[in-house]
Amino acid sequence: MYKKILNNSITAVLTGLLICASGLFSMGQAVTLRMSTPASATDQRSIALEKVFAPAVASFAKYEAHYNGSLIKQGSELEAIASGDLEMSITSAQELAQFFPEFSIFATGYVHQNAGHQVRVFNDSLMDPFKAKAESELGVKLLSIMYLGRRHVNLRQCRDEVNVQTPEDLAGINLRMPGTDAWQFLGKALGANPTPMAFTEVYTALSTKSVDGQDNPLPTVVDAKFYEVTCQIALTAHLVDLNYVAFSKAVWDKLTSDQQAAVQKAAIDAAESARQIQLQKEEDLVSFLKEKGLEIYEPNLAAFRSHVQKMYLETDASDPWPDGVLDKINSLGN
Ligand code: KDO
Repeated sequence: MYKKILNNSITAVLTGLLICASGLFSMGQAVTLRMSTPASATDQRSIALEKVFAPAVASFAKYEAHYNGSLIKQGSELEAIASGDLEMSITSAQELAQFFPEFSIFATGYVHQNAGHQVRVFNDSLMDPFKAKAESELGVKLLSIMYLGRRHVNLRQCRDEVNVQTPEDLAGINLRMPGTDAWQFLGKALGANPTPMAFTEVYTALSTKSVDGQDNPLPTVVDAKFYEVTCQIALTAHLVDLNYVAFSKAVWDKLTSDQQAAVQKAAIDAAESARQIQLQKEEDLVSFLKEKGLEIYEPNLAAFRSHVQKMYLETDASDPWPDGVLDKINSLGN
């Protein structure tokens, strides 16, 4: 009899605990969503998450952003989400390719054609197995796709010293690229000598001449003030770059279905808002950068495109790509 009462009490306590845990966020106890990125607070993706994402989830979640890699260093965010030390990040296909090499297809030069193409690819069923793998094997949900912009080659040297027309002109140039295999391969495919380095160290490396250049879209060149320490931009447009809004699956599973829908919509809306501003900035910033004294010009794009594509297709870099995915991506282009 005594044993039965004890058992019943334990069951009641456990049931109570379970109810509390599942209803945690619905009962007004806000979950904290720590978001870590190497980007600055003034980057358009950061601003959109603050202005669009955060208020849309504020009734049940407290959004807490950490910029400039101050919480988690660039490239370690996915591991941090997987281990429960972080709830959100703005991640890249190159970082996902560290875990799942097939993601390198989205990090390949001259594959995505523009911002709209990226969105069509992300929303197409071709992405389903990629998203499912990140979710089930890493505990990371990819909620939406953010447009970073067209990456160009930005050098310290002026054009009279290095005139970039073809990949051969980048021979021996120490081009800073982020530190993963997919990025380093892209640097080589451009004809340069890629140097791995965290984003937050690039300004100093350029100013102390420890690298010759870096590659990033124009809005990033302005936001990070790289124009202060460089002389030219060759508009190679070698990568229409993207980032994913990455979210902890463990946290997602604790949300109610209404809350999940709100998080999902907020991530899509934030990405769309940032995309429109980033596109406009790409247009507007050419004249700003020229006023700052930078030489901005278009190299021989056909030469870059064919060199880069050849490098991917003729080496083992394309081995992890699932059959048919490149054709499908191409078919979703303009
Ligand atoms: C960079 O390190 O060059 C890069 O542009 C790579 C992107 O994937 C992304 O991590 C970005 O940095 C940061 O968000 C800073 O803008």
